[in-house]
Amino acid sequence: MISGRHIIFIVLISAAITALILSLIAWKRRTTARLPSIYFAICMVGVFIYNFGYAMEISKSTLPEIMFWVRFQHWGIWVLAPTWLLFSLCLTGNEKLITPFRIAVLSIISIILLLTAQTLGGHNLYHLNPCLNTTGVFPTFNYDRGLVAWLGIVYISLCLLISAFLFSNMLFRAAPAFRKQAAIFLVGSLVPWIGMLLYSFGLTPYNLDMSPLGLSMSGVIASLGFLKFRLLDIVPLARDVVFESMSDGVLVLDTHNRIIDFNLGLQAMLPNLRKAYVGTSVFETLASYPVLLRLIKENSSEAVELQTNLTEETNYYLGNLVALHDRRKKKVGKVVTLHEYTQVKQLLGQLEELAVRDSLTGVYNRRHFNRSIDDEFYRLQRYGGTLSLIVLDIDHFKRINDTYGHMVGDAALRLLAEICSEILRKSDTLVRFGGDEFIILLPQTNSTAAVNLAQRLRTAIEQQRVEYDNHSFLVTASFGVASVDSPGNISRDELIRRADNAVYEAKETGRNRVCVSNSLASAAFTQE
Ligand code: GH3
Ligand code: MG
Repeated sequence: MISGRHIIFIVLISAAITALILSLIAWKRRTTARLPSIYFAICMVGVFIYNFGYAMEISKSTLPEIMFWVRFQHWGIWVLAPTWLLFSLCLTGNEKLITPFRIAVLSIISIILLLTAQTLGGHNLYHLNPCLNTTGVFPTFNYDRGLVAWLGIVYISLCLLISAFLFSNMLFRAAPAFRKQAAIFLVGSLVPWIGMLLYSFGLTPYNLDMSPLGLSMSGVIASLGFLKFRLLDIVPLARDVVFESMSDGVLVLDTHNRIIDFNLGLQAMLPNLRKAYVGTSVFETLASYPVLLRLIKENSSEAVELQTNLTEETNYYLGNLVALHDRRKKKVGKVVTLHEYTQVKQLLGQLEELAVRDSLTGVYNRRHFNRSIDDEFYRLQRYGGTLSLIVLDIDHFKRINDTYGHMVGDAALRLLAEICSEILRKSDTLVRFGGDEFIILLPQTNSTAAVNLAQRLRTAIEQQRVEYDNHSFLVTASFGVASVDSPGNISRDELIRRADNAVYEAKETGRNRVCVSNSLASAAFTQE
């Protein structure tokens, strides 16, 4: 006939086997969440020992046999308490609180309690006055709790309550997706603690210790969160997904600058990078990216600009380097990130271009002219040669505006800019200086060539009709030419002033003509 004793035995053995299975599963899964899996696996071995030892204790009837299995149980009890706490710390994101010193303190307390419990049957330091209670349906173990036993209960309670506190904290603070799991672990921490309290205060039937059963239940409950909900898989999975799907390129190196890992983003940026390069020195593998290598070599915290020309278009990246440290602040490697900013670079280029252009005619503006003439003066001083300037001013432009309107005047300005642009060489710079005045900067051009060019421009302008809004008319312009020879003994303002004076002279002497300035006198060249 199956007695209550048999049932309790079977339940305890089942709980022991369950704990063992959970331990094995957690151990197998330690690749995804290493530390919590290991702590959980060890904790479940402790629960297995506790349950199995207790089942054996229940099945025995003599005091020496029972004392043997009580001593056996303590090998489990003092392993499971600290490992459950370590497991909770990992799971609640408090891994950094686990230091070697704290592990040592927990281990020493556990070892002392374990050794004290092993004195049962000898000095009985933990279990005072051990005896058999034969008043129930089957003999049970009875003892008085001395200071050490109460300290043991405080220690286990602390481990379980700190875990419960951590999980309740997580319950309120974690993202909603994690709350269900936090609630499960919270219950998992409280069930064995309640069981232990009931037993410690003699409130259980048959004076049965409910803690091992409670712990197995906790194991199952925790496994729900641990295995079924795959809580521990989420973080590494999420990190993998982010790592692989982010558009920024990431390269992980060890302290010897060997490639440890890189993401798809980086592979798209540097297509000659292959998975086979993992483990090789970055200096051999990525030799074609000297800027990147310099960043890695110099350990610079400043961003660098990297350029690749893999397609027809140039791609630009901003490279950053961050040192990797472990928990003890020891350097273990570095992470290089590449952020593409080709589009930004292109937009910046467009903005820069817009900033130096005249909005009406599209030719360069005064800002660009100032920069260019300074550069040309520098070149002139360094390499010699002749620099010439042509200033041109439309004749009677006010009259055009007054007769046809401002819009037509604008069209005339645009047409003049077009005519000049077509005739000029690439090395010449056409600038709208303001109003109806243009300046042309002619590097390495002597006065005679500049005058000839001005004549060509003058002729082209006077021959081209402005046609706009049913209006059709001819315009002319007056030209002033000034040149400066190596070694550039006049200032840039003086050169402009001389060209201006020459235009003034052209206006004075009848307009639609080219006048040239020299340091001593100006000679006029007209169309005749
Ligand atoms: P001159 O032959 O002596 O040069 O006579 P002018 O009438 O051309 O005199 P000036 O060069 O001093 O006149 C420039 C005029 O150009 C004055 C101004 O109203 C006009 N102007 C300046 N900027 C613009 C513009 O952007 N669009 C138009 N339509 N007119 C402009
Ligand atoms: Mg004018």
